[in-house]
Amino acid sequence: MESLFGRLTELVKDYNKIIIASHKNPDLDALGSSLGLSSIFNAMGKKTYIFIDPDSDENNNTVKQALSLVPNFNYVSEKNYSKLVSDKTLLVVLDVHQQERIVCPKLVDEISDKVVLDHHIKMGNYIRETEIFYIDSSLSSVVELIAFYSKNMSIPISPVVASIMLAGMEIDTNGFNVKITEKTFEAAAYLISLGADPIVKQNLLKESKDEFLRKADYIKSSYIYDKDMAICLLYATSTTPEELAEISEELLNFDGVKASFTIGQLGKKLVGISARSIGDVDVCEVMKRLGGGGHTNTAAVQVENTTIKALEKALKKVLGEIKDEDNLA
Ligand SMILES: [Mn+2]
Repeated sequence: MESLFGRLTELVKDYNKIIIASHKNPDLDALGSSLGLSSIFNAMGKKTYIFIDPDSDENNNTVKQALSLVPNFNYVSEKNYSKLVSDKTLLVVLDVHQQERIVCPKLVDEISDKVVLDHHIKMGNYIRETEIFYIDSSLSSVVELIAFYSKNMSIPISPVVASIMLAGMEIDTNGFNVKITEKTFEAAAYLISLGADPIVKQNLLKESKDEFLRKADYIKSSYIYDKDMAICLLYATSTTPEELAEISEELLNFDGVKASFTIGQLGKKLVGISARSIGDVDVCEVMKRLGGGGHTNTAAVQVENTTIKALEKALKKVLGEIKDEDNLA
């Protein structure tokens, strides 16, 4: 990690503009790490822009609320970024490493010099020809990495950005329950030392009563499969990968549930599963067999031209196969 920081610091010296971009449907890890890195680069005297449209209706309420706390950063979007693109511009991609998942995929074609920093399991179609490509899937979040960069450089981050970063870390670890290491807490402690405010963080993580009730309805309709797995089918017209993940995470909180799977319609003919596990069940293996991937305890798949019912059936078949193999082993 320390050698990455040295290389990154050396690299940015060659550029006069930096654009930071993250994934579509940004969350607080995407936004928090972007704000943190932008703060560090600004302190180094680099003109830094975060690619996000603060007025977009697509931002979820949490992201909208977080953005309202930090109006003084340079934000760019589809409308006005092109004037920033030159051969002296560096693109830094955070919390994602596949071109099609970036907020604006054509940035990757238009800006030749790129850095990718991510903590997801590396997928086949990753961004090629980068100056730095760094993925560490043992990190809880990209916020964790950026917190250590700030610490390593002795460049402090403002309390409000530290609060947003801490909230991002909390979301990515499902309340400091999954993907945590000693390092995660060290990074969290560092953010608190910078003035991260638990009240600001808690307010960001609050949800509306309507959202809560919607989720509760789904959870009510979930069922237990094979003693310790929870399956939830979302028969709403459309949902998002984030919502599926949220419900799976919620289901893990129930007594006796070792793994959870939430299935829902993501597009006209696209169905997705979000899988979570407390550790005993390798949900990455389950999702891999359906064509997806992820980590041991957080994984997902998206399947075209199928239905919720058909994917539910396929999931149970894979769970059965894995169980049989385990019994033979
Ligand atoms: Mn993340």
